[in-house]
Amino acid sequence: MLELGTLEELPRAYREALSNHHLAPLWPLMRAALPYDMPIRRARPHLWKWTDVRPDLLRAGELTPLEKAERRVLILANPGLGPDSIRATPSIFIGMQLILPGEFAPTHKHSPSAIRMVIEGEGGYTIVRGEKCPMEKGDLILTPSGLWHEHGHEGAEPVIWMDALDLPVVGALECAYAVEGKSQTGSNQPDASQTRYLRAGLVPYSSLGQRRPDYPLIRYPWRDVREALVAMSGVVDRNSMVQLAYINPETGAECMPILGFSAMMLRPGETARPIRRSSSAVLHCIEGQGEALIDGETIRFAESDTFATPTHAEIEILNRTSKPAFLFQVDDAPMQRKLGFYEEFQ
Ligand code: 1HN
Repeated sequence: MLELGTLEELPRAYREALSNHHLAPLWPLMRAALPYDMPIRRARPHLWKWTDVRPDLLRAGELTPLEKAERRVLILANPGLGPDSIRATPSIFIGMQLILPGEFAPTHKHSPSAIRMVIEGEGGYTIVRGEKCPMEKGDLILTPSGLWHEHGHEGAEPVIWMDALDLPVVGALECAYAVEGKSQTGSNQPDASQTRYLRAGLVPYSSLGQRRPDYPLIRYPWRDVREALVAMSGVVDRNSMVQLAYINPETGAECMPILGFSAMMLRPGETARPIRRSSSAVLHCIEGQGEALIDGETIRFAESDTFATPTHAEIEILNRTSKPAFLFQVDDAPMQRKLGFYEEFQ
């Protein structure tokens, strides 16, 4: 391995000249920018416990009215990424959002893409591009880049969901911004998961000949996903994972451009060994409990807990109980694939 020159070896006057000219030598930075064999990972495996998140979020509900917040969100800040970090992993923003009965989170759209994963409460809804989506525990709802969306609450108890956004990526490109809008009239029709895209393998006939809409399916009800995982668990051998990807039913591709979404089931007594990959991820436990071993660190998770896994991490997930566990995963594999540097390591 080459022994590279340091900044201190250079004459002070030369360093000052470079600095005045807004120039910098690469060689002292070379190894930090491009280390051999493995990236330098500042993001840490980290667990956010629901028993911490929930009371802190309910307290935010007492302290800050929604008119003062626009969105009442607590950010999951990865401790490895610095005290002011707004990132759960280098690419993934995760927030926990509270909406109280009768509250309304006003219409806007933005360049980052977002999703909601519903954690608790009944009666919440999101209107996305005029489509009114009920929010039930475990439902995935997309708000892709540029689509108008607003949230409301017609129920009686607090509603909490997890937001995942590609904001760290879009922000790093200095392309993140939002636009305020007028309240949408939600359609009276049920959302497309209950009408046009009710079953896998079926799409509206007219879509065969037409230009396909970008985001035909906005809501993926947990009831259907859970049922599909349970059915699949009966035929997948014990050494393989029971995992389903959320896709665009018209294209078969990942349902959003930068972040990818999947759900997995850990059968009783199962140890899942996901392949080591270049993507980072955030996992959220919808049901059950388990243990994740991430680069040798053990994380014990229970229902509604959320944890981060760094890029290139070695991961095992164990379910030592006699009940199945269900996890929802957000990762940045779609972006890495499109940009051509996604890797899996056997
Ligand atoms: C946002 O617009 C929402 O629309 C949630 O509910 C979380 C986090 C950062 C920036 C914008 C929402 C957000 C957000």
